[in-house]
Amino acid sequence: QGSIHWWQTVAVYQIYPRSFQDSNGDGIGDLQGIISRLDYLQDLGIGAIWLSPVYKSPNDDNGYDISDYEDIMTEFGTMGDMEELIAEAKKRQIKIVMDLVVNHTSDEHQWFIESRKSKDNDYRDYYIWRDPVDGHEPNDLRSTFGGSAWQFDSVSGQYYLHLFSKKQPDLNWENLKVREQVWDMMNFWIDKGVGGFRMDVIDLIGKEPDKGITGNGPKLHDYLQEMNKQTFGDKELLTVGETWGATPEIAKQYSDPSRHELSMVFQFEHCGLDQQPDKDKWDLQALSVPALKQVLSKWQTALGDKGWNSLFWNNHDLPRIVSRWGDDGPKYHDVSAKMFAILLHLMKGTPYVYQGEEIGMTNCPVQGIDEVNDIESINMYHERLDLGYPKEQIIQSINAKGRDNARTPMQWNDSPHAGFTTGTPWLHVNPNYKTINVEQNLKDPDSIFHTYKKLIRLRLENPLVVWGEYTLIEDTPENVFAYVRSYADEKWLIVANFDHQKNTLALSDYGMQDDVLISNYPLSRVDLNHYELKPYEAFAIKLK
Ligand code: TEU
Ligand code: CA
Repeated sequence: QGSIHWWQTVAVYQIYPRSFQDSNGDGIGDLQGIISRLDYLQDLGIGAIWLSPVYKSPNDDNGYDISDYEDIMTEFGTMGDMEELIAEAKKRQIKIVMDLVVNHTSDEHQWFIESRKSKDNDYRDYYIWRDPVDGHEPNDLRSTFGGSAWQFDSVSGQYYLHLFSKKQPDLNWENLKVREQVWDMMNFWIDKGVGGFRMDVIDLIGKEPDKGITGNGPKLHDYLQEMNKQTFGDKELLTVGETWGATPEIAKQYSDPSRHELSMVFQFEHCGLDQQPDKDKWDLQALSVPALKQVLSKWQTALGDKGWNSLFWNNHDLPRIVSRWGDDGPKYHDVSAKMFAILLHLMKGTPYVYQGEEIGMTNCPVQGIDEVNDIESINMYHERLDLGYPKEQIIQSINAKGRDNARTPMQWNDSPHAGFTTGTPWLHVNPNYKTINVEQNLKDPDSIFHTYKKLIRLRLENPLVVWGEYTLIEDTPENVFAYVRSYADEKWLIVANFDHQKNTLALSDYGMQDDVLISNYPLSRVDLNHYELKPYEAFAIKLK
């Protein structure tokens, strides 16, 4: 193993502050609310919190459109609250990882307000402005949130680039002044004592829009090596890049320690397995478990000692995994939620737990677009309606993959609004909070929460989980995902039946085993020569 970093042994918990805990009854989560829940997170055993953006923002994209990087969003509280959160978390050995959103700012950021004033303004080339071509957009680059990536600005008669919403103009990273402003801002937060950064769509900062290049541009790694040197390089911070298009080769460029860039990246190859090839996330297809086995196993081995994996099923952009690939009905909700936890948390890499995942929170279907908050879903709805898609099909796509599924308020207890707020929640609470909530999980020693808590502890107590070699077991039924982790003279077998049917396991090499480390059904001995796995059954065994 290479040198040991703290971020290789901990689980990270992602908080979407707007939906975590409201403390002042305005229906919007806030920093004081998070502070009030730190004991819960310490009990879960996590070592860091990735905080989705808390900076000043008009909330066109719920905080991913920043108007002041060095001040706190009014609804979330004050800089004093932020300093208190960092200090209170530190007392509980929990680091705060900030969300670094520097591919773009809000159009209400002072830099853009100046930039759009005139072509010769000092801030003009902080952003990407282009003349019309034949009276139209400079090229056919598209925004992730629908439509052209170019917005016409009548003041100067030019277009500006926005790969996301019109209110999220892309920064011009070729401009050294932009980079220096980012370094200054990052050092402002490092001086505040943050534990690292999650870097929003960081693969886009090397874009070359005139050539239609967005991700993985030629200067991307130069910028990241400059960032490393100018800010966190000589400190023990967790830095994780969000890199949608990364392959293992590209991931090694970001996370090979000798390149002095980042600790790790979020890659999303597994997240694309239930969308039709060459289509959008909205164009659904069933998950192939064999494909999932192949993709996750590839990533477990491909980085070798030239990088480090992040492990996740969920985040604030993804549907809830128990609804997406498990079974969120009453029969298999708990066992399938636990299966995902056992399968993922005993792999090699840093695991990320998204708020509510640890209690099996589910998707929250809507009937109509009026119930939807997320700009991405709303823009897609209107775009596809205009293209003639049936409304029912569009709503079905939103219910399967829409980002609001991950953003309904955290379900703390069975009191009104699930204990999230005493006011009116900014987004509907999932009606199943009556049975799916933290209080109920804490009381039940066999709950999903206690499965996560035990897995996090297994990682902290066993070097095998952090460093062990990964080997996929090929000889299993297609929907059974089994792998071995080996370290020194220790071997663990992890098995997950990704199916609502029973499946038979026949691993004659291992025979009778009775050292069960964790399971989602009662289990003490397993004859691996012939074992009938129950629906969604998962376990980990220390092999003799
Ligand atoms: O997401 C990057 C991104 O492209 C996602 O929006 C994704 O493509 C889409 O949601 C489909 O799943 C990051 C943030 O995580 C997201 O919340 C922001 O909306 C986006 O960047 C812009 O900052
Ligand atoms: Ca509030």
